[in-house]
Amino acid sequence: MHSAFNLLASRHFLRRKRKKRRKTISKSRSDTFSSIALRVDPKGYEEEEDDTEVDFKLKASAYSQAHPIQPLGNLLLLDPSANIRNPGLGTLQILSDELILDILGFLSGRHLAILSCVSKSLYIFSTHEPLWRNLVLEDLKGHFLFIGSWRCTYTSAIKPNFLLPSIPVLRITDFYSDYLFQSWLCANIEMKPEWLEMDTIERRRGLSVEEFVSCFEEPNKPVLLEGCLDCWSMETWSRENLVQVCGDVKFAVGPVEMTMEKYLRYADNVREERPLYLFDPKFAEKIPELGSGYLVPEYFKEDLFSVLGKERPDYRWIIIGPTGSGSSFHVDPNSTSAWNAVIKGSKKWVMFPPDIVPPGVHPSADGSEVACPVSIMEWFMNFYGKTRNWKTTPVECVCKEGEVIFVPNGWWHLVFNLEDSIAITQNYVSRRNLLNVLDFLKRPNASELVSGTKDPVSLYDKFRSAIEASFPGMINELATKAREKEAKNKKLNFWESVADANTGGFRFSFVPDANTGGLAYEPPLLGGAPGS
Ligand SMILES: O=C(O)CCC(=O)C(=O)O
Ligand SMILES: [Fe+2]
Repeated sequence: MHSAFNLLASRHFLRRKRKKRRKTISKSRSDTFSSIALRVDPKGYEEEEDDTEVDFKLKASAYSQAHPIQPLGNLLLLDPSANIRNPGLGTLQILSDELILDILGFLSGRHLAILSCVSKSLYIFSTHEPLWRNLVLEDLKGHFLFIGSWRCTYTSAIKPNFLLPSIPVLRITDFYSDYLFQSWLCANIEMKPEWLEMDTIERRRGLSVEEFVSCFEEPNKPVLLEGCLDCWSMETWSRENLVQVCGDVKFAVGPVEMTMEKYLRYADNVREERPLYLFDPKFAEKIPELGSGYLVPEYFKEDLFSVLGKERPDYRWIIIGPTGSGSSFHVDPNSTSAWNAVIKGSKKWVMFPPDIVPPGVHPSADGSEVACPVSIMEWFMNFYGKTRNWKTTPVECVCKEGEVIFVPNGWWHLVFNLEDSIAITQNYVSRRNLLNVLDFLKRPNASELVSGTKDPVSLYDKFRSAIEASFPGMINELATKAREKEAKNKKLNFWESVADANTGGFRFSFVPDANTGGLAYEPPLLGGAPGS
């Protein structure tokens, strides 16, 4: 271990300094890693005119892992020929790391193993863990016993008598690649304390249902509710009980299905950038004891989708994942609101109101797809800081064991498990968001937008008629109230736009007009988002 990165790693952290002249937007993951290395020299840290210092601390467990790959920036002060990548690739060296891995993704385990004997460079590429993870998930589905690495797991399943050494036999120290370095780094760094400290959510204990409705549900604002799980039977959710009651029943885990026992064994031993998450919408039907092992908090009792009986879209999930697992930015399905109760562990939440698309997230124009190309950890490294001086900053918190978070409809959210976690989440429609949900289901591209049901296109008609049958007149009543509220808001907003809040005088706002280059009247912001 002789490189700058390793020097830093041996001090248990990576130090990163921000220079004023550096560009502030990094779009690709390699920006982060090159920049880490740019700031270090082989003797230690670069002491420059930098203004801010950012430390990335590695997890203690990272040191038990022999890691041969260094970020490209560590090569900057060395002779480029020190990188063994190219000589060992022969004519393939002109291809990018991503492309080489894409091509290797077409190979079988046997061929990858053969390729790994060709050169040190090909050994690094063909032992890349995500390649073996894909092989396991494609070939073995959920029938595997995870034994610390995906390559060992695959090999031991295919050739039980052939034991791969758990520590790499080749000592390679001079392979430089940002792309390959990144997944190791993201799996092995700790969340920074300042990411966790930011706590901007409103917390309430003993809130009445009326207060919840008027202060949070009606204005569509998140809240963290304490003390809601006091009457849940926690024994149901102990590891021993889960393994026992779930037996051979399989649960949805990413693209495969696994028994609880096998999944928990995987979760105990894994450390990767995007751990598999157990996320099952049919858990209560599969194991009725789990269905009766939780109580819907009183705030969320109204559940209008229940009028659809068995035809209702998926609405509740058991969520189990190891430290480092989580959900990347998304908006919940079908314009529903949700609650998420942490039974075990803790979760970091970052939430943006519906009109603010989080940085690094790219929804398609029709809203049917969301691309967030980076992992959660990489989002924190590359994008989290960008929101610090935004007018609307995200609502954030750590939701701990026994706490429940209310996720209002349309809000973007990202969730990261700080510990091994178990949670129950339920999406619901109450009369506060019924019109919203109906509007959503009625959209012309419902077949792409509506989810959790076999028949997305007819859900609108079915839901609307079932509501009319169970609650005659409710839709019209809500629509009339909504129109009245809108008219009242319009009136208020007009007077607000001309009355200066500070002086009580009148105010007209003008801003530069992008089309004409002159000044234009700036309309008042309607229904300013919380935090703005
Ligand atoms: O990972 C989590 O706990 C959050 C889950 C979530 O956001 C969802 O179910 O929509
Ligand atoms: Fe969600």
